[in-house]
Amino acid sequence: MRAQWRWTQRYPSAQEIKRYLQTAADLLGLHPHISLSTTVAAADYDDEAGRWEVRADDGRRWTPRWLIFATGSLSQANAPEFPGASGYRGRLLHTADWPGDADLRGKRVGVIGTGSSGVQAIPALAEQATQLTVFQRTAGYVVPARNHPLAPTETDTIEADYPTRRQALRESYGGWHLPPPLGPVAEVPRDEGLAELQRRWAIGGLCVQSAFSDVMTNPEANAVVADFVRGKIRAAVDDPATAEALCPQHFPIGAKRLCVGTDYYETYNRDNVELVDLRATPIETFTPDGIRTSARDFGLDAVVLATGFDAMTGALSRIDIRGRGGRRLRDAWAAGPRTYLGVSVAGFPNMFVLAGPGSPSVMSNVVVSIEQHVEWVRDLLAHLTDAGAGTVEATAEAQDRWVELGNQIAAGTLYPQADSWYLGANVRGKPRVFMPFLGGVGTYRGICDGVAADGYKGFTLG
Ligand code: NA7
Repeated sequence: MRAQWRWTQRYPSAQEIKRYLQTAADLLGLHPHISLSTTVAAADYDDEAGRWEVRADDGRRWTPRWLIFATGSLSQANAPEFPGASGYRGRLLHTADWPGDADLRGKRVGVIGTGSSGVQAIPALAEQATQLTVFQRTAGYVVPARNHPLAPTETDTIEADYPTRRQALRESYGGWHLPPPLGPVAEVPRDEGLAELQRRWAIGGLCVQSAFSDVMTNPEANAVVADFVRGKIRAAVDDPATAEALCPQHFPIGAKRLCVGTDYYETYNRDNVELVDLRATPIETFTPDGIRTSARDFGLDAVVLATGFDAMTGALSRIDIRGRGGRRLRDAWAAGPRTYLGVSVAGFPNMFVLAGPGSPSVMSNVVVSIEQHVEWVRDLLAHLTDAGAGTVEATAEAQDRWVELGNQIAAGTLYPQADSWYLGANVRGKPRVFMPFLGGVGTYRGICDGVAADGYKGFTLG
């Protein structure tokens, strides 16, 4: 694949990523193995046959021995119900379900939500719309993407030591190539720390968050980085009141996924862009012509919901999955997801979840984490075949220990201090449990490899 493909940008567009996936599927001959436009409605484990029965919503069914859910952690849109929305006569769109024909040129557009999706959509929509109104509930921390075309010299440098770079990713904390932290904030002279933050701001991307080794464990280190970003916001936004409203105040930087944007703050200097602070003037209702807040009516031809995802469990919870003895996954996870190694669930034999809750997943470069899971599950299936085993299942004890370890690690960090989707806090009624594993990609890989080397300790083979 590397011989056939060169990325053109630091952050490739959706179209380029789609072309890459298409090329990979062509080259690897995957098409005959993929059933597109297929919605799986249910999966039942048959104890006696030791097989799953998988049913699509159109009645088709399959009976595999092994069932792997690669349903994604950010694939189920979260679309809150706003009063009056059904009577709204304009166009209602969601960033997670963007139609190809969404031409908003010359329209009055409203955006609800200022997480990563909103941050990326807002500057682009501001270019098209006659008037763009951004409805912000919580200001986020946005760092510059510094996206740019990749020069052949850059890609050549990457190619030259590709295997070494790949191995370094596998052993790293986040699965990214980031400059190493300077050390704990207390050991870094203030001027040096600020210069480092400045250097990282110029590089762009997530590296701003890891300037010090204790940003996610020490409130003082976190405050230094958060203050630095607030300073950048105030410098970028002309109107002081708008700048203040855009300054995040309610949670530690990084405790919600850091947003990466291009000209995000500068967009608020445009004459056709207005920020509405929903904490000061909440949305009361949609009207047939737009949105009414506690302060006034906004006439809108289109409203874009950038309201995120029912993350990590949303896709799985919409499939009626029943394991041993007919036990539903929804019930097993009623108080939050419980897994062993983030890949297997006690009571659900021969079932695997890729990059799901309990694994580094969304706390990492997810592609690196997905690859690791795919390879680990592949090796496990080969081991089962060699051992003549027909079933594999996590033990309840191993699962309890894994959940406990994950909770302990999360409790030692600042992550639980934000109402994030990592915690399920963005979806009404969802249990508040920190879902991803925070131990780091390299450490996690080591644990998984150790489990395999130990004859798949914590699993029962039948
Ligand atoms: P996020 O990060 O969950 O952001 C959703 C945004 O929508 C966030 O600003 C929310 O405000 C806002 N929101 C959600 N519900 C409402 C209601 N009812 N009213 C007003 N505002 C609301 O989703 P994204 O799609 O941007 O990004 C998800 C991940 O994809 C991202 O982290 C990257 O990893 C890739 P809130 O903060 O809850 O007050």
